[in-house]
Amino acid sequence: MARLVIVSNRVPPPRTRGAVSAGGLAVALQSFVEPGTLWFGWSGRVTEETGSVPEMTEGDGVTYATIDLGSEDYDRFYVGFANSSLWPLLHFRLGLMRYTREDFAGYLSVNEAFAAALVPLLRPDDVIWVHDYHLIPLATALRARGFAGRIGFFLHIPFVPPSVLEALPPARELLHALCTYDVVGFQTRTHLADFLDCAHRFIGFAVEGDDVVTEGRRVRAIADPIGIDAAGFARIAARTVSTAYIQRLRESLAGRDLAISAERLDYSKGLPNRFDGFARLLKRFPQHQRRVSMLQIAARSREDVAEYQALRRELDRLAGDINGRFSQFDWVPLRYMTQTVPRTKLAGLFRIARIGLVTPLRDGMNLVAKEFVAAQDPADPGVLVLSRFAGAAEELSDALMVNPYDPDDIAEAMHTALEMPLEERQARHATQRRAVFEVTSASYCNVFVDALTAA
Ligand code: GDG
Repeated sequence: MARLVIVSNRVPPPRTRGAVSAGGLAVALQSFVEPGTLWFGWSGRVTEETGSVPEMTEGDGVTYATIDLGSEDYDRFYVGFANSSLWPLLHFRLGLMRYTREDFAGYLSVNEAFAAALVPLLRPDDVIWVHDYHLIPLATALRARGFAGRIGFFLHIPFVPPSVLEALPPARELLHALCTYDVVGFQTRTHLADFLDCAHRFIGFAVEGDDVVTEGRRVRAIADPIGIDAAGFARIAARTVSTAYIQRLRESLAGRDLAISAERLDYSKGLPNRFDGFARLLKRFPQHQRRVSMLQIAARSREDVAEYQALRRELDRLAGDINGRFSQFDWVPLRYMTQTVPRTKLAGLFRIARIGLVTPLRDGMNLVAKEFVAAQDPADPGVLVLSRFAGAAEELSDALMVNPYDPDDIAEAMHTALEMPLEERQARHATQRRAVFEVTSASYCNVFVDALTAA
């Protein structure tokens, strides 16, 4: 068997595997990596210069190799091109996109540095699986250094149609870079179709079925939705409800229903619209005042990017506004916290919630939606309110679907969820549960690695 090499921007440090992590990619892959795997990426540390010799650590038979980023590279590659150009662009937020040629040059040079540090660790028959938008040019850089084995790429976030992608000055260069891989994976058929459209339209490559045909080469494009360890998460959730932590929450709710949301504090997740939706629920359906409490967990993220600081201020203001308007002396409608919650506790919180509110403006997949479904008690399940613009909407069509740009739609769905009879909750949950147990983190990884091995 060839060795699998995983490359991602962030690498979970071995000691904390399985512990607190508020990032989708790490959560999904952690349950898959087998002994013998090499996992390469950024250490998470910012130093004077970008490292050239990886620091090696071992954990459970997996070798982790990481390099530090120099502070200028961190600014241009991570804060700049990856998170201020690509992230907003690929979430359809052209108004938030900032681009400079210097940032793009920094992005390319960090990808070169990754390749230079990785190549000495490689064996000729390794199979390399590269993750996410930070590392699109990595295959080109590895090929230039002579690596001839298979390389695949998976994009965790959405892909956009040609009319959006063309706003990015180096769009063609990135499409060429994507077409250097042997396999390119997307979360949904929609993202895949948009990629094929862009490859054809902007760089003139032929598309045959789901393959892009370039000069004498074929790039397999696949839709491979990411999943979770559903059985594991369900077990943790069931166990956690009897802990003192959940008991404390129950006491504080005093019989009221709980609506829950948890994610990284990110503008793609649609938090202001959701807060507005909750306020409209309380205003338009006042029978729910004092009957429901909302818990928003928003783990702080990318605090060096200006838009994230602005979002945090906006949410502080909105949360204060809602609580000022609706609180009564014995009830506060919105509980808003920006600390991360350990994963086991999160699972228990999901299980006792009556509503899971997952309303991103755009999302590659959204694992929280799947975790919420897995965590429910099938005999008395909560209701998932889900954005049509999350990749998960393709699989979870029995959720209460909303357009997150319309806060009244969110309010009405919350009202429907709070009034929904038990039988309907059970029926909707049963089909969603089947979907979540069928496409798991393991099946996601197997589909990708099989496609890559067959390429
Ligand atoms: C990207 C794409 C795609 C959240 N808050 C806490 C916490 N979390 C965990 C969740 C979940 C993970 O973080 C977040 O995953 P998502 O999928 O929802 O979102 P992104 O981080 O944006 O991930 C996304 C994903 O990649 C995978 O391909 O689905 O579309 O944007 O597991 O539970 N975990 C803990 N405390 C928190 O406070 N422990």
